[in-house]
This record gives sequence, structure tokens and C-alpha cells, in this order.
Amino acid sequence: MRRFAIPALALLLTGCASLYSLDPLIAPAATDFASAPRVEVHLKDYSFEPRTLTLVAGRPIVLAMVNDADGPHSFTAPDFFAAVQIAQSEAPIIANGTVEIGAGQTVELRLIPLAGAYDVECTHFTHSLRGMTGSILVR
Ligand SMILES: [Cu+2]
Repeated sequence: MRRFAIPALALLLTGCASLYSLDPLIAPAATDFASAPRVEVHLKDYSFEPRTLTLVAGRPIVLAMVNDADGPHSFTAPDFFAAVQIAQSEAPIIANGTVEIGAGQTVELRLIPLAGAYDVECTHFTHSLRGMTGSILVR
């Protein structure tokens, strides 16, 4: 019996870890993103506009993160991204709940949001302190 104790514990821990993964789920291949509305959020020095994104739960969207600034910013929303279903090809764009957007760049993600209230911030040094915080309301 003792031989099985450690593998069983390892399996249990692995199973628990996956429940709290920051990785987004993959949207069903049949999801109709072609007719999904495009929702824009603009990143500026130092704000998100709009500051609160309001989305409809379960409705596919194209989330366009538009960096209007001369420097890079991030769209960091780990709880939000852990709850969405995202188009498979775009899942690698999200790293630990963060999307990096270079100066003047736009990053688009096709995803299906899950109901909830989520925080978003820019994690670049001092940006959130200077006001780069916001929220995502999905209902
Ligand atoms: Cu920033």
C-alpha cells in the first residue's frame, strides 16, 4: 500500500493545480466568431478606455486591445482570462493572465466571456499606481 501513497498524492495535487490554472479554456471549434461583435479597449498613458468593459456572458466577441501610446502596456486580467473560452490559435497570446501590447499595436482575441466581475491592470512599473486599472463586468 505504501508504494501507492506518493503517486496518488502527486496525482491529487496535479488535479488540484489544474482547477486553479491561469490558462484559458479553448472555445469549441464550431464557435461563430465571424459574426462576433468587435469590442475595443484603448490603452493610454495611463488609463484604460473605457475603464469598465461591459460584456454579455456567453456571447462570442473579438476583444481588440488598442495601444494608443508611444510605449508598451499590458492588459493583465488573470481571473478574467482564466474564465474565458478562447479561440485555440490565440491562447498562446495570453501568458499568466497577461497580454502585452506594444506601442501603437493592436492585439485581437476571439473569446467567449463568463459571467463575473474582474479586475484589469497594467503591470508595467508604476502604471497601475498612475491610474492604469479598470474592470470587466460580464453579465
Ligand atoms: Cu501601462
